[in-house]
Amino acid sequence: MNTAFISIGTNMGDRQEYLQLAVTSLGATEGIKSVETSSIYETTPVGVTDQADFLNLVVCVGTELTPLELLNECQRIENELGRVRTIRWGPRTADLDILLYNNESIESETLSVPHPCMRERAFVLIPLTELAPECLDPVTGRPFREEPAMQEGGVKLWQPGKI
Ligand code: X6L
Ligand code: MG
Ligand code: MG
Repeated sequence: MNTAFISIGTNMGDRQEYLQLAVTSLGATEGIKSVETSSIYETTPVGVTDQADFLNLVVCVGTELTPLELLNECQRIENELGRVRTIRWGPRTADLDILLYNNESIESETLSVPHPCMRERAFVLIPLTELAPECLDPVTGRPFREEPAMQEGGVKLWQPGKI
């Protein structure tokens, strides 16, 4: 079995409902055998800052899917939840990003793992290290909990515990 971590973010409509639907859809996907979630965090937007606050969490999945199959399923779920790509880095109903896949480093046309920006984003690092405090960066060997971006702020616990 493979272990993957996926970041989910939303800042449109009923944000909690979109997170719940995304997690439920992952769990119902053929080839995904287990889903474990972090707490939900409310986070200040980065990239495009003039938009609504996000809810973010990280999920750990046990899966028989390959990285590219998992990417396809994430994109299917984004589409099923009504994601429309207009403004780059703009508002979205659901964004599912593969962060890690086992301890692998993957560079293909469509997928980079570890996610190339995850080390700089507190909205990823904080829920990830809640779920997996000992998790090491497969490229640098450093624990994610020691990344400087962990201290950045803009991330507050919104709903403690698993969903
Ligand atoms: C300079 C230029 C500095 C670009 C930062 C950062 C761009 C993050 C995109 C950046 C830059 C992103 C979420 C978000 C987005 C989310 C919160 C992105 C992609 N997604 N903010 N912004 N949560 N809080 O899920 O992450 S757009
Ligand atoms: Mg994203
Ligand atoms: Mg994305």
